[in-house]
Amino acid sequence: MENTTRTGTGRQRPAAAKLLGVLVLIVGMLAAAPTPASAAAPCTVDYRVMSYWGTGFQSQLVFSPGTAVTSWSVSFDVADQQVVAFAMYGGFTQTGRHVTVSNASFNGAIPAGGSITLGIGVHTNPTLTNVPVASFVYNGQTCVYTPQPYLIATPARPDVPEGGTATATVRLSRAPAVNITVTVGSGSVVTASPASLVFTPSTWNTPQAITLRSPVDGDAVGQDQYLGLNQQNYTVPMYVSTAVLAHQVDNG
Ligand SMILES: [Ca+2]
Repeated sequence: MENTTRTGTGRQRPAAAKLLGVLVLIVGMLAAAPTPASAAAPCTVDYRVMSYWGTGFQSQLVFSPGTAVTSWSVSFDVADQQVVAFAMYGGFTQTGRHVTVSNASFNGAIPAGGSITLGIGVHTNPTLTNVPVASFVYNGQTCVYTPQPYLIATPARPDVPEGGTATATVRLSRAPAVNITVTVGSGSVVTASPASLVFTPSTWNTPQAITLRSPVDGDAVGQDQYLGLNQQNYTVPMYVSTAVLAHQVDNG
């Protein structure tokens, strides 16, 4: 009887049996694995933006492979259209969003529990939407890492009519533990107000408006104005800065 019922489900049974076999094998391997005390420590990464100037930023990448190594490379994906300009104390390759940073000739060796600090320079993308790196991979292993929270400006590149106004909004990428005060830059081509915004643990996700105003000037060309948005108070972690790059639409 069993043979006749195999027609419909039989094809799945060998697969299921094979899967079960693999699971048994995996469980067997797990059982044979070293105890946690002697297991390899996971790789860890601390990655944070240290300086930001609108069209680019420099990050600090602290990488620990967990175990002693004589060479290393760590991979991650930058935001869409971001371009890595340099890696201080390391080499790098970039294909699309995918970036691999590897050791220089003089810093391949890292002892167990040791780490190395690199500087990464990145050109921002046209929208200035600089979502932090989501994960880092070393040796096929996803490293222990928590992305930095960040400020979000929308739109990042607004047009402001000369003699007129436009609006942009600002919010946080995730809830803070305490109030976050954000300073809003201002300039001669385009002014912004208010000069600061406060986001609370309950209002962090509500966009707050800033009014952009472009005074009439004597020339006949439209200028760009960089308006930096920076967290003012100190918290751990800090929210990554962003900017509004306002474009004055000249009135001729
Ligand atoms: Ca002008």
